[in-house]
Amino acid sequence: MYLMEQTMRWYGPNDTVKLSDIRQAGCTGVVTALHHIPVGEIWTVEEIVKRKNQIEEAGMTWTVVESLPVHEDIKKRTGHCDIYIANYKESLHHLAKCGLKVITYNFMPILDWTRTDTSYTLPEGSRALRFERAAFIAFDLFQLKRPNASGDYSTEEINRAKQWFDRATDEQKDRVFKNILLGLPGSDEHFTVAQVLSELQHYSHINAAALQQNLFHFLREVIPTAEQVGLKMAIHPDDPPYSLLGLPRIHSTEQDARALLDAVPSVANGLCFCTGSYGARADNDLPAMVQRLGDHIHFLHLRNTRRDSDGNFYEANHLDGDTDMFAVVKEVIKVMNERKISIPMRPDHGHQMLDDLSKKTTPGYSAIGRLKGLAELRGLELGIARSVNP
Ligand code: DNO
Repeated sequence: MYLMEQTMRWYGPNDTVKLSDIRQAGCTGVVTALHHIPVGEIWTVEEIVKRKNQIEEAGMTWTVVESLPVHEDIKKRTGHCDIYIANYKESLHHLAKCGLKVITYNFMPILDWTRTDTSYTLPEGSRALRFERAAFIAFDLFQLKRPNASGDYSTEEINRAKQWFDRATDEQKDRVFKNILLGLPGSDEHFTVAQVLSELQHYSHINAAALQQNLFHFLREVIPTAEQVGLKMAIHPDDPPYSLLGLPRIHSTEQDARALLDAVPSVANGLCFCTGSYGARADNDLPAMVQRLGDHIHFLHLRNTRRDSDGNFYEANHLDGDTDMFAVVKEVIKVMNERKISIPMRPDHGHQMLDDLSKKTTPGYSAIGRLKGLAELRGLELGIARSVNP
């Protein structure tokens, strides 16, 4: 019987959640990255080993990297693109030498995951991450003042954004502004308006087809290296899975996943199947996607969202929300048994709750909410696995 390998994300020595907390949550593995190394620079064996030893001393393993980030020059295929690709390959060599197995990355231009609210209070008093479309559009039109932004929205959407902006307090506006410009995971640095506008300008001539070609170029370069050294690359889907700020997004659907797999067929070219990201679109059928893409899933993020008809969503409990987690986990179990492997999984995000409400925690990554998510998912998995295979 194959069960998922249980892991949690750890942001490194500065994380307020300790390795011992993660171990007590029942994890055997930790997912992390060398966040202190600037994007594009080589991860040295020395730095990788240092991190690996810390994790092993805490009684766990480190096999999944999240993320080895892709430099913007690679996404735009400009500037020092070739150097950054060479560096990426070098990092892959080093990671493989140290025993790492799976490398997560994404190809979202400029912004990584985006939310408007990082402390949306649920009826029971815990806090969740939320994306409110009117607030986002208000940010785009009235705070960022992106040139020609209004062309991307319907009159009704613009009216709703205006209403939101007129009603919001300065503090609310400020919070949305900061949340959207949160910057990269693991970093405390925020973008400024000027930076974002100038970055957007650099993408003005890159449409979805062009960005996709840049991704395929990157893959044609790095996948042979990954394959040669025995690593598996796992792309993280766009979050949310559609275009934001007029930027192209190219990994939001099953069709996008298929195109990526077909462009560079290799065991090393695979997916980080994030149910929370794909699940924010009503037209993604998640259990069917696991069934059809299962051979290429190298890492799982299990999380749930609840959407509404206005294009808003919030992060629900792991077993609630719009994604049928029972059906997803059932398909994952089938895939693992067919492939005869355990796929690493982490409960993605969690609610800020109990003692964590009074602590400063990384949005989505407080300890107790993730522990709850993990416990529920583990119970669900064992229940399904044992009933199929008593
Ligand atoms: C958010 C995360 C993402 C993810 C990257 C992977 O909580 O799921 O930031 O780590 O997109 O490259």
